[in-house]
Amino acid sequence: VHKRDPSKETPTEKSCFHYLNLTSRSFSSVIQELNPELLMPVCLFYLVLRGLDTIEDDMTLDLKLKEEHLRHFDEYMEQDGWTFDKNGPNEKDRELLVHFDDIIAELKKVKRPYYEIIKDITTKMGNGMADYAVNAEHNANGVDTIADYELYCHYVAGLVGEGLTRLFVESKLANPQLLVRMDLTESMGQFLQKTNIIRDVHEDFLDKRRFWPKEIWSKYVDEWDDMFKLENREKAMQCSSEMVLNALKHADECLFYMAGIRDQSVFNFVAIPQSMAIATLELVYRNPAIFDSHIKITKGDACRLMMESTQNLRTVCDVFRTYARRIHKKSDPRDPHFLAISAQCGKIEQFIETIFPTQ
Ligand code: PS7
Ligand code: MN
Ligand code: MN
Ligand code: MN
Ligand code: MN
Ligand code: MN
Repeated sequence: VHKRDPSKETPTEKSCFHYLNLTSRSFSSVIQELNPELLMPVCLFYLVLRGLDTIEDDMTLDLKLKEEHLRHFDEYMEQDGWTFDKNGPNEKDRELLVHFDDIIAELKKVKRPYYEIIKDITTKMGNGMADYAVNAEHNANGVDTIADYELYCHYVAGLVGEGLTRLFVESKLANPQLLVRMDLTESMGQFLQKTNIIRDVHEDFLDKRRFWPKEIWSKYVDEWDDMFKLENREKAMQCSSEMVLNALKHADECLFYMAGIRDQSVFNFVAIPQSMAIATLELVYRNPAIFDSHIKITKGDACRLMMESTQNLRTVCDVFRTYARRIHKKSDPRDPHFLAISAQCGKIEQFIETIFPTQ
């Protein structure tokens, strides 16, 4: 059931939904089914951040100009009529930035407290992305330590979680206690972003970008390029296991966070991406295909996960348990992370057992 009423929509509102559909595969439908109070604020929040990410991802844009745009995007979002140069950016989502004036027009109508949250997160994310884009050039195109890796994930996903949680609490659709447990919110973002970074390793390599931290991969190969050579496949598998283990540590906190959501439409909105993420982690785990192609869970699995994630916390816990068990089963005793992965999967199952004891 869509919460929208297209007969009452202004042309710029229609335009926003057009760019939402154009730029998002997974978020578009769940956003449009959100509680009417948050539907437009979250849609605009998404479009503003998608605009930022389009600039961040454009590897043909001059670095000085990229830094400038990322650091000033929070000002652009307030300027009537601002649009991106017709010649750029060179990214699939460029249309959104070419017609950004429509998003700006709708942002003006958002309730003050919601608007302030969107603006605050845009300022912080833009500056964080700029720091990393500039640093990458001086740092063999990538992230150094695990702490740097987690800070990057904070800027591009933890902050999204912070903004969304503030919107949920402001609109009284989530337990205000979530605001004093920002570590749970952070885990929600870290879990999604780390899974994205593991899965996209080959795509990012082709773009000459690297988000896997050197602190981890240097234990397996001497040069980042070696990770993609056929003769190093077993080393690459062990490295990816360490990356999966690092992501998996957020899973139980994600379930804990979701227990704090009061509204069904908000629950669906936060649960669907998390279920897709744990299924994707299972898919990438010990899967050599990540080093030469772009892999995705099947349409059928995505469809089933949608249904299983739009009921209640118990059904989402069932999804997490199923995939934790599959990851555990896939483990190879010869993998150096065999024991740690087994322990982490066990911890997720135990956590679920404390919320929903069997019999
Ligand atoms: C405002 C719904 C629910 C507490 C565009 C949803 C890139 C994984 O890395 O382009 O460029 O390949 O595939 C979404 C926490 C953010 C984190 C973030 C905004 C969940 C711009 C999603 C989405 C917090 C920064 C995938 C983080 O994009 O990635 C709204 C709670 C955007 C959420 C980026 C990544 C999203 C992502 P990449 P993608
Ligand atoms: Mn992107
Ligand atoms: Mn990006
Ligand atoms: Mn326009
Ligand atoms: Mn990615
Ligand atoms: Mn991507």
